[in-house]
Amino acid sequence: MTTPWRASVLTLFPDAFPGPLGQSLAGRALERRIWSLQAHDIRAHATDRHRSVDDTPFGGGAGMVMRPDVLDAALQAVADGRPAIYLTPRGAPLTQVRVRDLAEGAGVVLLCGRYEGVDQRVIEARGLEEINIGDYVLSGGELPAMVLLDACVRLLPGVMGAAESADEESFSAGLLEYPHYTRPAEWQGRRVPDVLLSGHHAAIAAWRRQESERITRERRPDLWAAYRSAHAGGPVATMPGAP
Ligand code: 9D3
Repeated sequence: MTTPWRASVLTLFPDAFPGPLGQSLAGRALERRIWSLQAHDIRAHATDRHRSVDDTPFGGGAGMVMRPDVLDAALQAVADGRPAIYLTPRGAPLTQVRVRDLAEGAGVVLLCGRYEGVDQRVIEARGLEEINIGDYVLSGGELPAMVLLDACVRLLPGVMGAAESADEESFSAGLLEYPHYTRPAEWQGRRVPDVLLSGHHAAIAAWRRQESERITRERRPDLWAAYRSAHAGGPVATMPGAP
C-alpha cells in the first residue's frame, strides 16, 4: 500500500476532529487508510505553568493574540515539507484549483486560529499560506479546516466511484448544475419536463446544458462571465451580438 495522504491539524479543540469527517465518504476513506488525520492540541506546547497560548496585543485593542513561541513549537512538531496553511478570515479564498493541487500532494498541515488571530511573525517565519472559506464570520478555524479537508479527500484516488467522479468535470467546466428529477413523473401537480421522459439522449443533454447556463447566468454572474470568456465564440445565451 502507498503512503496515505496526511492531514495534521493544530487546534485548541482537538476533540472537534474528526467530527463530520468521520462519516460518509471521508469517513470511509479514513477507515480504508486512504488518508490519515491527526489533531494536535496546541496547548500541549505551552510552557508556562498556566499553559497559556495567547497574550494581549501590542498596540492595544480588543481580544487576544496567539503566541508565536507556542505556535512555532506546535508547527515544528509536525512539519515535514507539507504545505502549512493557516485558516483565517483574511486569507485568500479557497478555490477548487487550490484544492486539486493540495489533493495531489502529500497532505497538509492546518493551523486553526481562535481569538483575534496569530502573531504575524510566526506566519512569516513558517511561510504559512493563509486561506479563508468565504465572506462570513465564524468563531474559529476548525470548521474551515474540515471544509478544506472534505474538499481534498473526495478527490483522492479511490475515494469516489467512477460515476461520481464524472461530475467533477461539470464544476470544472464552470457551470452550475441543471435541475434533477426522480419518480413520480407527476408530484403535487408538478410534472417532470417532458424531454427527460423522451429517451432522446441528445435532446436531454441539450436541455441540461441550457438549464445549467440559465441558472449560472441568473445566480452567478461572476461564473457566467468567466465561462463565457473561456468559451469565446461558443454558446450565446442572450441575443446574438448582445453585450
Ligand atoms: C475583528 C476582526 N475579525 C475578523 C473578521 C476577527 C476574527 C473573527 C473571526 C478573527 C477570527 C475569526 C474566526 N474565523 C476564522 O478563524 C476563520 C474563518 C471565518 O471566520 N470565515 C471564513 N473563513 C475562515 S477561515 C478561518
